[in-house]
Amino acid sequence: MSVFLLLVVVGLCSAQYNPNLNENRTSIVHLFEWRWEDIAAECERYLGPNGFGGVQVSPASEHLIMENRPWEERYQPISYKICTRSGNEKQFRDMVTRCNNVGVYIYVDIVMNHMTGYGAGIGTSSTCGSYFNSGARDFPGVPYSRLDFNDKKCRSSNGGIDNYNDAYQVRDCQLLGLLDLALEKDYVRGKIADYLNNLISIGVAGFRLDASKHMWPGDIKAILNRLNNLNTKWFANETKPFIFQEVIDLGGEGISASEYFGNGRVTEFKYGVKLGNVIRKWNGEKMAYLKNWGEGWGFMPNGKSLVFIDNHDNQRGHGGGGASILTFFDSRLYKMGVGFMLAHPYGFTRVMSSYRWPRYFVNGKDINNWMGPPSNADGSIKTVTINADTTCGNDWVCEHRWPQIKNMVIFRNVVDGEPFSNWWDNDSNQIAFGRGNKGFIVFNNDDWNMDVTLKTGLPAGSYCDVISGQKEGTKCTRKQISVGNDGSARFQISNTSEDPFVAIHVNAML
Ligand code: AAO
Repeated sequence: MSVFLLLVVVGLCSAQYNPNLNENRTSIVHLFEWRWEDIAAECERYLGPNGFGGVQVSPASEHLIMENRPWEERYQPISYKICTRSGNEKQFRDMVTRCNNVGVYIYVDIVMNHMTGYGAGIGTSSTCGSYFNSGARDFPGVPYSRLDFNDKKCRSSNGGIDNYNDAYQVRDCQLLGLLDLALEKDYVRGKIADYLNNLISIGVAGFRLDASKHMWPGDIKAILNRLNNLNTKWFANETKPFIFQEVIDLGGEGISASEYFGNGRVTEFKYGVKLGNVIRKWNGEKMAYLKNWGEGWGFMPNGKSLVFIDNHDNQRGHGGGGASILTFFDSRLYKMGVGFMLAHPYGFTRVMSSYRWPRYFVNGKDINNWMGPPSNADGSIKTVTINADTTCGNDWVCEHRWPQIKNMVIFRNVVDGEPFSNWWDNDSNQIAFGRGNKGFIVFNNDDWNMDVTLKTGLPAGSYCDVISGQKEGTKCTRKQISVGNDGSARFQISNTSEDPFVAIHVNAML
């Protein structure tokens, strides 16, 4: 009995760190700015069958309609009606049901730090037509009034954040001029909790908490304490929503990511910045240094982190990051980065899925980075079309459908729970490591060919490399690797290969 109680208590306390994924699934994908209808279809036709665990969706609450429809408008809430550029509430509900039914869960991006910007104006230019008056702090769609904002509390010269070392400013003043909600108020907490509980009742599995650095951890906690358990139609009794908080902590500021560990996981922004430097071979970095990747590199504890190569901000120069961030624009290096992330045991992994926009640099800044998703003349988002070769059309990049990335999502599922093992490096940019006796990966990021025989830890046999090709039926479409009785195998990787890495796992044994 006491053991049972202990398990229940441990389960309750730790559940918000647990993504609640379906069995044998280990990653989520951010389908940035996709329509709810397209996400539902993608769950059924691609994500479910290919082992993806879930989808982070763009904010679901009613938002401002801005001129030229930039993507940023999604981060300027007008009310908590589920009514956005991605679709209406009926379409949202249908998406959640259809995705859940194929074992792919939905994680909603929650904007609860603020409403729209102070300069948004007066009117009904919002996705559900709700009236607002930003100057008067009037949002009848919630409703919120002047009393619900932090204007009086903020102590900075201009109402904004001019010093990131001052935790009070960061949390009580306006981030980017966005009207800062008074989250210590019971009324405001109640309105936000009602919105999240509505999403929970519809069947979502968890939340990304936008701009968490700009909210007091205790206020977040108080809101989380009001949340219901997940819908038992799809989740076990007493399952708490998965929580991951967006906190950009690259070090050297007044607020540290660790302040948020009590609430759930936290985005580890150092991950993409540092791996980008290593794979680009900047600052004297080399892949051999990745031997102690993870906590050994000063990252947050494994069980607290959510990791990614790029996100919707830093792939376009917003948010934390900088030039080292790898994106689909550098596809060759990007595939190596995502491949490394998905093979390595550290962190809970999120794959990015983007749309293409015409980057145009002026003085080092991309002046087109505001551009919203592919859209029709009336401003509606274009549907994600699927080409005969399984790639996406209409300027949707669909990195998650790149075969190398999709196959590494499966690799991670296959090696789940296996230890980091059999590390090898050449003291430069050729490295290899395994995951117990289930999988093995080899990279050649040097400027010369690689030809080595390595101990893989895998059972003897023929394996299909899931990077150059994949196993289809009983056949391998490209490179094969033969593992001998002693577990070792020869790897030859040309430095000029489009994908200078090889990955094998026990489910791709021939
Ligand atoms: C838009 C306009 C604004 C306008 C506003 C209101 O761009 O000019 O004032 O509307 O009318 C998104 C867009 C914003 C947009 C907003 C609302 O990115 O441009 O504003 O929608 O439409 C900070 C926050 C972080 C935030 C990030 C963008 O801490 O939470 O800024 N990300 C989330 C979302 C994001 C969204 C919002 C929040 C708002 O993911 O999409 O904004 O809902 C430092 C700090 C970081 C800080 C960055 C950027 O980072 O540490 O906390 O992020 O600065 O201000 C090095 C440093 C690194 C530093 C970085 C700066 O890398 O090491 O620490 O440089 O680049």
